[in-house]
Amino acid sequence: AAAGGCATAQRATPADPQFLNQPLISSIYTADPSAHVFNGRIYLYPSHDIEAGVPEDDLGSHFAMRDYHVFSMERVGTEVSDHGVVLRLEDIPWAGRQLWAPDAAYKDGKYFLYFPAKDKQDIFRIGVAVSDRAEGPFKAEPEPINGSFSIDPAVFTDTDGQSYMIFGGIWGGQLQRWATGTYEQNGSVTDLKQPDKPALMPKIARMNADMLTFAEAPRDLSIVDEAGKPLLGGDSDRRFFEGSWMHKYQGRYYLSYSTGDTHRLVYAVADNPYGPFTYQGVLLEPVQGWTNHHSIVEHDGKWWLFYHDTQLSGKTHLRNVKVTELNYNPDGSIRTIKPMR
Ligand code: FUB
Repeated sequence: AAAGGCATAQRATPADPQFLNQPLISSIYTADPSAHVFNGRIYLYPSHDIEAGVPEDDLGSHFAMRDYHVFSMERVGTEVSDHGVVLRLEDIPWAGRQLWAPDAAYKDGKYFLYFPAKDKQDIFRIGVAVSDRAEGPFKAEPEPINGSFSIDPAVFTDTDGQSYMIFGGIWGGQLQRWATGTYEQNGSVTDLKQPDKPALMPKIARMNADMLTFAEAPRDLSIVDEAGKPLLGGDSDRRFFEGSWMHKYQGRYYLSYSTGDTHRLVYAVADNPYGPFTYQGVLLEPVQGWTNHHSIVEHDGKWWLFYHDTQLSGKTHLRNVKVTELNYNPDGSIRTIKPMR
């Protein structure tokens, strides 16, 4: 009872020992949850996984999603409302295929849905769609964001109101093909293949006040070790792969991301949104399924980690969103979460 309507699902409360092991949504497959608090309510902007019948490969071709739903809940542990389909592939003039991990933002009475999709030349770009309501539906802009490329946009709005887009992903996310500044059609399908050189880093661009355009050319977000040296391409337990998220805690900036082929969520900390970010440790150990992707949000006096696994299907491209509490130590470090598998 999902598409088009406003379906709800009953679930256990956070006090229930089974709570952390239950998918938040089981009416459709959902992944890559970006959570935001708008008007006191938690809104979720996930990918909508489907069985498209595309064989699995290192490019992620089997993630062939075609639309987005929005979900919301009063607080964690209450009913989750499905607000139905809010944007379809066929309604995005420039897009060809693969609607991957989205994010959302709010400014001056408008809500913005940011999403990656391959254009008609099969190059990932990042688009934006606009609505008057957090739950959509959203109307896509006619072109992708000028200067955007690769995948997994995460839009962070600082306490001064300035927003930034963090984005990028290697392998199927194509970031390695932009290493020279222009797209290399026949570039590597994985990474730079330079394990002793600095790894590819996520990108950041300040947003203009219209929230539709970049105010600057995207820059690298440098992630360094405790000695200040950039993480290397061969450091697959720690280097950036995809799925960035930025949040602020006690005045410091936390950049978290997936290590992809080592399946972890890890984080790094800086004193400003441009970094450099110093690597800190593991946020979430590997989950069931290949991908690991998340968001972090504060609500009701607690911090929450939204993530996904493949409990419902056992298939890596048919995922389900979950949530668990995230806790900090007194020194600001995050306590590592071990998911139930
Ligand atoms: O959902 C498709 C892709 O899988 C996302 O863009 C990545 O972050 C990974 O979760």
